[in-house]
Amino acid sequence: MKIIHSPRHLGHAGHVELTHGRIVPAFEKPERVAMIMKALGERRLGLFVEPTAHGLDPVRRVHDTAYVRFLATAWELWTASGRDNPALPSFWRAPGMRDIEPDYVDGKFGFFSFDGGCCIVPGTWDAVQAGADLALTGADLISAGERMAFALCRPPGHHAQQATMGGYCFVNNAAVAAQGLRDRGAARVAVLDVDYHHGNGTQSIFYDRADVLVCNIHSDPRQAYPYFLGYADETGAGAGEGFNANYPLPKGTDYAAWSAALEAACARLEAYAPDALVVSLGVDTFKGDPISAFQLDSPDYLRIGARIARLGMPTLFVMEGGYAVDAIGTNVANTLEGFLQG
Ligand code: OKP
Ligand code: ZN
Repeated sequence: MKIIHSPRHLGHAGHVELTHGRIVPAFEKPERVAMIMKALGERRLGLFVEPTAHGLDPVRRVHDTAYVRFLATAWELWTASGRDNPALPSFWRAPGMRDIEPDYVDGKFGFFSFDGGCCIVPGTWDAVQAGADLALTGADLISAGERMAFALCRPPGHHAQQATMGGYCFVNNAAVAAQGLRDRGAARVAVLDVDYHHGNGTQSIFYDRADVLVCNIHSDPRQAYPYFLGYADETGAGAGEGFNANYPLPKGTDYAAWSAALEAACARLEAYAPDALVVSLGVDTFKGDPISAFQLDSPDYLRIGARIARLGMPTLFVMEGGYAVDAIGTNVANTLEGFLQG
């Protein structure tokens, strides 16, 4: 297995988030990648490789041009307005308001975001671009015939929609990879999102398409972030009707109930029979996660990996969430080892 990584994620550091009504250091921090690299290296689970540059055209295949322009210039706009501290949005439009990109930076930050979870610092855009390159390099490997690959993306991506950042996510790495696989000749691609939080971005990007099946297992939006998407009755629209599947679960869900949802998702995936599978791998389903509320334990990730392997699909794992830094390496390594042995 190739583990695609880049030190460029380190530029996205020192950022904050708006949580519990306070500005606090972000739970999503660089140490996450260090701990994953350490565990994968110690257990000799794969070969570490750096990505090749793919540019922004493949990012614009799933994100609006104006949004990508905003991300590329956000820090510059922010500092030009006289601030030198980490940038956060604080204004959002509600339904009924105008859908016009404002000129002033504060308006742009709100226009292109849906929460206060996406802080921008000087190195953010470079880290985000590196993440897209990791995902696309993974798509290259799978297209070239590899059985599996792991794109160690950071920051995560699955909350990023066509033109909005949110929940630590700027570019939707899994969606970029899925579209990349389509563009390299796969007729059908599936995304399986096992992060604790619903992947609203991935769902939204592919919602009206039949060529990408999106399956999400996550905490019920009635109780958990992102709150406004992820219900079971969201099954796709237009040509995409029937090609989105949500499995919302209550807070406190343990492996027995979680794995039943995985079984149901696997049945959908098998029926769809895609040419390639992208797994949005969040390990914030872990019982010790500081911002989540499922009860999975470290050995459970071995079984998750093995079950996904049993699908028999060329599989690209893309890193999403997981904030219990002490356990994140073990949990990711267990998933990948379970797949390798499955
Ligand atoms: C990103 B990913 C809880 C605040 C929640 C947003 C969570 C983003 C998770 N106090 N903030 O899906 O792991
Ligand atoms: Zn998450």
